[in-house]
Amino acid sequence: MTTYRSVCPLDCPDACGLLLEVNDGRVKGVRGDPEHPYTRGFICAKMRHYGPLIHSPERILTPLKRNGPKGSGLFTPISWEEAMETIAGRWGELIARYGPEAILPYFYAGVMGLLQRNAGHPFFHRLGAAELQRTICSPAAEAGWQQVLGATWGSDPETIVDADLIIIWGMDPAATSIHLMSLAQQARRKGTPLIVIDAYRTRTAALADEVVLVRPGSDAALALGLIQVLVAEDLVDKDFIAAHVTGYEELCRILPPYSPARVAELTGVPAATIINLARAYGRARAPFIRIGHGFSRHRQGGLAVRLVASLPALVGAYGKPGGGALQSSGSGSAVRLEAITRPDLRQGPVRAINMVQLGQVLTGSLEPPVMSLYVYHGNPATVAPEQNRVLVGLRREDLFTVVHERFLTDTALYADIILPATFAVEQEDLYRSYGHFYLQRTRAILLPPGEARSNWQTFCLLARALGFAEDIFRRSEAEMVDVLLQRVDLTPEEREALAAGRPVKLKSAPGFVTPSGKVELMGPTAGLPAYRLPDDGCLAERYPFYLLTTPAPFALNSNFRQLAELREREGGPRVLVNPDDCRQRGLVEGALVEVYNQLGSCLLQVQASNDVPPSVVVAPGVWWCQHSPGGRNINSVVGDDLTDLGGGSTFYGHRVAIRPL
Ligand SMILES: Nc1nc2c(c(=O)[nH]1)N[C@H]1C(S)=C(S)[C@@H](COP(=O)(O)OP(=O)(O)OC[C@H]3O[C@@H](n4cnc5c(=O)[nH]c(N)nc54)[C@H](O)[C@@H]3O)O[C@H]1N2
Ligand SMILES: Nc1nc2c(c(=O)[nH]1)N[C@H]1C(S)=C(S)[C@@H](COP(=O)(O)OP(=O)(O)OC[C@H]3O[C@@H](n4cnc5c(=O)[nH]c(N)nc54)[C@H](O)[C@@H]3O)O[C@H]1N2
Ligand SMILES: [Mo]
Repeated sequence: MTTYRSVCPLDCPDACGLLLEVNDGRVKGVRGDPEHPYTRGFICAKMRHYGPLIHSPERILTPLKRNGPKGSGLFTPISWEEAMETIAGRWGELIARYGPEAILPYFYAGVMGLLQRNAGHPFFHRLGAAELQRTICSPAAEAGWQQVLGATWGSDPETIVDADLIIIWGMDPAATSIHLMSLAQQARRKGTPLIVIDAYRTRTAALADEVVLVRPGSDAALALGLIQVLVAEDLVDKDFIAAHVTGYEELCRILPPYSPARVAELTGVPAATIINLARAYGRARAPFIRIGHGFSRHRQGGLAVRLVASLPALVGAYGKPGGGALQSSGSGSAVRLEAITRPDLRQGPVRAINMVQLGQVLTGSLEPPVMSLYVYHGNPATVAPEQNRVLVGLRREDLFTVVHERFLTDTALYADIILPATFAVEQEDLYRSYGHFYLQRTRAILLPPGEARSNWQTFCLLARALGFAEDIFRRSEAEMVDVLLQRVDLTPEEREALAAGRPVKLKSAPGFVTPSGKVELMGPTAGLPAYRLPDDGCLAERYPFYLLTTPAPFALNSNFRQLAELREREGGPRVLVNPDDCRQRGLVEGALVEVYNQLGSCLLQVQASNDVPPSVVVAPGVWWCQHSPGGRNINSVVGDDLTDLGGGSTFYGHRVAIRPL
């Protein structure tokens, strides 16, 4: 048995340091690295099943060619040579007829390593393909943060143990960020209160001192209410504001309508709770807010994040150890990605396509139409909104679809050509996290099974098939990681640690990285948009429930659903409904019901739950359509409306009705 250091490649803020026990070319055990300061020796239940996933008998081992109707799952093995010739040939024809912008890459975050995640950029720039706006996850939250804090990094989550008040807002870290949760628990044991602001009683809420339940999509109003009380009761830090904040007077001018009574009406949070929360926050020495993505995935999500990110500036918390706010670590700016993404290879301006609207894009009347989709480390048939439209698009006979995957996912079922992909342990990379500040290098520990190839290797092959002569397409993975590291500001000791596979902590720039060097409450454009109630009157009548489609503890987006054991632990596709709502609508515990709206429907099992307030329902996890009764999952009732900032997804901003079958 040999032990290797590695990093969890999944799209999770904890980006854990791992220790892998390997024997005979197989992963026999996975542990959290006790020497990784954030991982501290423990990992989630999902990653304890990493070995069985890597060595799953269901892995795709050779390139495959479609041999039946789209979606039928009938494929024939072919060689890499034939696959490359077929792709180059079809793309050549499409480019001659429609131009290269008829080709659309689609990817998101199957692998978070900086090299493998961004491996397609130089190739698609050189090809002149349409560019994907990568908006499915966090652009509203990021844009909201940037408007007030620019490129300032978030507060270090490791300092949360020094906070004297912790607010977890729109996040369920007991399920999605267990190391943050453990630090918050540590602080709690020292007497620091933990307050959760969510739209239902999550796993995290069960561990909190106080739970504030808001009406979904109303967090901007709650933040305005808190600010109103802070200002009215003189709980703001005037010295900090004078020295480090712009836009305070303008912000004060818009506050009068947001009295506790009015905000109580807008949010469903009692006025007394709003006042007490503001007082606790204003009186705390060093309050820490963890800003989750939850409340940003609504139509006014950007505004909400912007206001919540303003709170620490008003009380001076950004200046205090343990205080402040963390939306994303921001540490991405420490690694200059241009060495991989190579914007200089662009052949000219190309159209940008928002991935949230893939269904519209594939079925609408774009000019030129999208005629080919190249999917790599992404699974749109499962995770994208407007699922019915996405599937109609993927079924188009004239759409040439290539999917680079490890498993026969819902998306791979619709491919013309499937290319076999590797796991992170079979490739090299450099990892940084969006939830902490560590950088870590990984090496290939295992040989890929069959003919599987990494994203980087595959794009180098595609470049050769298309005759691209640029030097970058001949670089090895190790060379590419070296190029990236050359541009990171590190000491010789830190370089040595990285080379040995150990984590190194990145350092943020001092002060606020904004145009004025201060926190800009009014943002780059003067003024703040008005808060609007999210309710669409007529939709509310027809579809009485707010739908929350939150992450599941035993899956990471659509990953790990291959494993029956984890599917069973999760309990299958379910919808949590308040017991009173169940009674009123004749929904029986355990029964299959239809969840529907104007976009479509899916079948879920009812679970009555007092954790869910009336008029709200919760569907945990994105289940594979293949594992869902009726062949559709929750994204069949999630719309592709965009957020106010960043053009992001509105996964939690939709309404549904429910009827018994
Ligand atoms: N186990 C597991 N871990 C994961 C993932 C997973 O699928 N499974 N996904 C990973 C990914 S890709 C991401 S982006 C992160 C996600 O992490 P985040 O998006 O930061 O937060 P979540 O933990 O998903 O929690 C979102 C919370 O927001 C709440 N919420 C929804 N609407 C509102 C609202 O209007 N107001 C308020 N206050 N709360 C609201 C939901 O009820 C939910 O509890 O987690 C990552 N970690
Ligand atoms: N209803 C609803 N839908 C959601 C969400 C929600 O909260 N509710 N969350 C959204 C969020 S936050 C996100 S980030 C997106 C996630 O969207 P995606 O990133 O598209 O989803 P994943 O499920 O992570 O799928 C990644 C796929 O990449 C493959 N893969 C992994 N590593 C590699 C590799 O090295 N190379 C290649 N070629 N393939 C690889 C995996 O096998 C997997 O099938 O989903 C979104 N969808
Ligand atoms: Mo995400």
